[in-house]
Amino acid sequence: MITSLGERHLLLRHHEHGHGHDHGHGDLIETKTRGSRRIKVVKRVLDANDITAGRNRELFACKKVFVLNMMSSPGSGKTTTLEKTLARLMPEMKAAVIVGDICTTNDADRLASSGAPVVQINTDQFGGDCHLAAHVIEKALDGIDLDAIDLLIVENIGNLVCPAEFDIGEDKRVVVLSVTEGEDKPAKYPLMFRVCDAALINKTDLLPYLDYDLKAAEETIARINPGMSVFKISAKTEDGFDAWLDWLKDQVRVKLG
Ligand SMILES: Nc1nc2c(ncn2[C@@H]2O[C@H](COP(=O)(O)OP(=O)(O)OP(=O)(O)O)[C@@H](O)[C@H]2O)c(=O)[nH]1
Ligand SMILES: [Mg+2]
Ligand SMILES: [Zn+2]
Repeated sequence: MITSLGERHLLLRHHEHGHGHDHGHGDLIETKTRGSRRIKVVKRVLDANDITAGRNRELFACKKVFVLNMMSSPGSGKTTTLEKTLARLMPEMKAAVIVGDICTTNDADRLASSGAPVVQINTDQFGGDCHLAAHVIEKALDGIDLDAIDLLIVENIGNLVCPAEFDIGEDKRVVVLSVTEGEDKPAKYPLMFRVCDAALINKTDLLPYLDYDLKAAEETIARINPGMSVFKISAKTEDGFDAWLDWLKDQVRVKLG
């Protein structure tokens, strides 16, 4: 049972975008005639996801809520990082969480102990989508009083690929990368690192037991996204949390104005 401010907890299930996996954004090919030549023009059409994401973003602006989309491969430490983050930010900062998983309410159960309102989304019944799309977030917002919070964190489904393609109306994006995954992950999954504003290199407490090349990971991230803020943390020991929390608080402050 998940306890939450306002007793709000819901399970959302949706069925769009199953495992045919059409992640395209509706590219349209138009043919134009220039004299005797026919030219094919590929136009990116603003698809339904972008429209819904825009509507979410307007709502968040109107309600003055800063929204963070947290993404990573499975098990990098999103929930653990959030548990520790919420424990240190609340109750001064009023926060809520939307957490996405294919199955189970495990993460919601863990996060609810923070006292923050938690909405769990499960995508298992209808194809098990491996990302959160904007319309799912829009539905989940029915379970959150946006007037009562300053910060909304979305823990996306564990997946280093397609969540990066789906705008949900967030203000900033953060990717968690744990040292047990290998330093080559930013190079292998560059889109995720390109679209995110910050990276958390997590589980640094395990570095003494690994051959992880931290410098190589940081250099690759800097090459893919030179503007990215990078924080080395351990969600277990909370090492490095001060700098990460300062970054997060600054983002909220800027949004609240
Ligand atoms: N040693 C160590 N273990 C960690 C750290 N952070 C998380 N873990 C462990 O890693 C495992 C996965 O952590 P979670 O926080 O559940 O990861 P997640 O990214 O939320 O996983 P999914 O939601 O399933 O994608 C758990 O056993 C955690 O206890 C850390 O900083 N150091
Ligand atoms: Mg989790
Ligand atoms: Zn997907």
